[in-house]
Amino acid sequence: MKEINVALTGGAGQIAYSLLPRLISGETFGTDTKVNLRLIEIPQVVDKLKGTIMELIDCGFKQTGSLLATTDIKEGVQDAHWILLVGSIPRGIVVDGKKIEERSDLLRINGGIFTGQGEAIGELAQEDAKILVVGNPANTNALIGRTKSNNPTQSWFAMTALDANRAKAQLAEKAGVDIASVTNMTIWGNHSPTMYPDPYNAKIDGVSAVEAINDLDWIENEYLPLVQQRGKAVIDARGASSAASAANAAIDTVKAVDSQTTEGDWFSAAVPSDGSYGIPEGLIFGFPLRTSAQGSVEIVQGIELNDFAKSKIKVTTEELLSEKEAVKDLVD
Ligand code: NAX
Repeated sequence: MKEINVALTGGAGQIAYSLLPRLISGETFGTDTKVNLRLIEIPQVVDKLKGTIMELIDCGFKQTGSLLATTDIKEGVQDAHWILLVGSIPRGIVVDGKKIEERSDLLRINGGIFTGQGEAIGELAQEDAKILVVGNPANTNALIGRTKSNNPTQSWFAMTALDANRAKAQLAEKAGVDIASVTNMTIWGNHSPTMYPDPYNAKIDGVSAVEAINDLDWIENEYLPLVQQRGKAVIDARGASSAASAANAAIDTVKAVDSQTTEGDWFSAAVPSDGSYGIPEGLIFGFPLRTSAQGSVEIVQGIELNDFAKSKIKVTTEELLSEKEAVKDLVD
């Protein structure tokens, strides 16, 4: 069997609980690959991970390698091939007697966490390590982590696959087709309510989704808010944020990065901009991506953006620039 080292922060959280069994079952990295899992948590909850590890053992998957729980990020990411940064400090938590409500405070607190994690990854993880940031604010956390890692051979991603799956599902429902009919979905920009899920370039059975649905008023006035606010709708209904679907999206992203993309299709994740589509270089921005036969992940070029798309992309770009400004001492 091949072997892979996978590190994950936030191992005691709700997304991790859905994610972990699927990481070591053969589903994500293949049935021929043994997965050594390192779970990283804060000291207050690391003991809980012992219970999680007992359950992972009890799953009895043949692909399960060594299982480790640690509070030490350096121990966790040493020689890691894939690193899933799921842990972060949520809005509403009390830190040093202050309730964290403002996005700028959230950015700063998580910025501190992603500084140390980025440094450890750059120094100790594999030279071709792939890093997926799930913890919010995901794009800017990835920007900080990547900057601090100072290791250009490693690849950083922030997760927008959950938004893409939600965006596809809503189109499928409206068109009355199976979700497999919906392809070429892009989430442009930030994983936040300013994201732009692109219905013009998404396809339903090979035709532009806008053309297939033929209801511009729904597309421009109902569809976008539906996707942008879906996370909040789940919280309102479930009393907790998306977990199973977020875990599923993380697995979709790992698999999309690790395998050649189907001819003609693409997938969604945020990556450092190379200036494509006029997005400032270095910003971690949601783009349409393809993985080549050689395994490199490239931004799909030549996609047409109409004035509606450009106005939406401008808003999400400005939000990401203002997030960058809020942590500028960490990313300059
Ligand atoms: P939970 O609060 O259930 O779990 C987070 C875990 O992270 C906790 O166990 C906490 O102790 C741990 N943690 C905090 N700081 C850490 C550190 N420095 N090192 C290691 N572990 C640390 O949250 P959960 O529902 O699992 O969500 C995790 C993150 O995903 C949140 O930031 C959430 O906002 C974000 N999401 C991102 C999504 C995306 O599409 N990018 C969608 C789902 C989700 O909302």
